[in-house]
Amino acid sequence: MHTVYLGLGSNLGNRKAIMHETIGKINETIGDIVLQSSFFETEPWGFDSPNKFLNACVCVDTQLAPRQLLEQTQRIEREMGRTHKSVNGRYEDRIIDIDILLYDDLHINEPDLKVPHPLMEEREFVMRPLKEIMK
Ligand code: PH2
Ligand code: MG
Ligand code: MG
Repeated sequence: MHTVYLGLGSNLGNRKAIMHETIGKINETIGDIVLQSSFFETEPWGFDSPNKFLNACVCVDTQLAPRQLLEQTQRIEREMGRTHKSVNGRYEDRIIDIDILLYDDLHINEPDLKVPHPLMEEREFVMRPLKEIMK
């Protein structure tokens, strides 16, 4: 069994319902949710938008290998209606974003899969909920 921390963010639609539904799908298809942070309302970081985010982190026990985990998080994003990723590195409003923050104490550095998430420590919207569940 592996311990993973995921960061969730939504700034479009019924954000609270979307976050709850996403957490349900994570629980069904990735593994048991061990801990779940509060939802934090945050200003968009790194781009301009009138749409504030809800951000949260969850800790999940999973049997999935890192790449299977990435594929499943992307599948859930699509199922929730996310149509496209950021264009030429520019951030955009999104229904849901699921980022892999930590996977056991593994370090992965592949073009599309970097663990720990390279920007997490700079991002208050990640670290606040993460600290709540990591202690
Ligand atoms: N995600 C980003 C870029 N900026 N800002 C906030 N507040 N919350 C996010 O989840 C977020 C962001 C890239 O994924
Ligand atoms: Mg992200
Ligand atoms: Mg992402």
